[in-house]
Amino acid sequence: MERSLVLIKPDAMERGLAGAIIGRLQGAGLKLTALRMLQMGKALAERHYAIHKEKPFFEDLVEYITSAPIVAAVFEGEGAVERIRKLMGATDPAKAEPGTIRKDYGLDVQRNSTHASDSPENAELEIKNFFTEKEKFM
Ligand code: IDP
Ligand code: MG
Repeated sequence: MERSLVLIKPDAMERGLAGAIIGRLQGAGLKLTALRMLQMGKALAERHYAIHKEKPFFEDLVEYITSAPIVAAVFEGEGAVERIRKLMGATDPAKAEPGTIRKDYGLDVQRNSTHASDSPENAELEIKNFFTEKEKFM
C-alpha cells in the first residue's frame, strides 16, 4: 500500500495542533501506521531537506525544523501521497486552497505547519530517516 511521511512542524507543535492535523488525515480515510515525537538534529534535517541545499532558504529551514520537537507519522492508503499533498495545500499558506491544512494553520511559507512526501519513491526514502520497519519495546 502507498505510504507518505508526514511531519508536524515546530510552528504547529507549539500551537498544540498535532492532534487536529492527525485527526484530519485520519478523517479523510488515511491509515496511521507509524508515529513518533522527536526533535530533529542538524544532520537529520540536512538529510531530510538535502534536495533544497542550494536554495537561499536552506539554512533558515534547517534552523527552524530543528528548533522544537516535531511529530513524524506514516500514513497509508491508495494514492496516499497525492491525497495528502492535496489535503495540505500549497507550500505558501497564503496561496493554499480554502479548507486545506496549510490554509487553516500555516503562518507563512516557511512555518507552514506540515511536511508531506512528494512521491511514493521519496516517501520510502524519507520514512527510513525516521522509522525502522519493525519496532518493539519491552
Ligand atoms: P513542500 O513542503 O510544499 O514540499 P518544498 O518546496 O519542498 O515545499 O520546500 C520545503 C520546505 O521549505 C517548505 O515546506 C517550507 O517550510 C520551506 N520553504 C519552501 N520555500 C520557501 C521559501 O521561499 N522561503 C522560506 N521557506 C521556504
Ligand atoms: Mg517538498
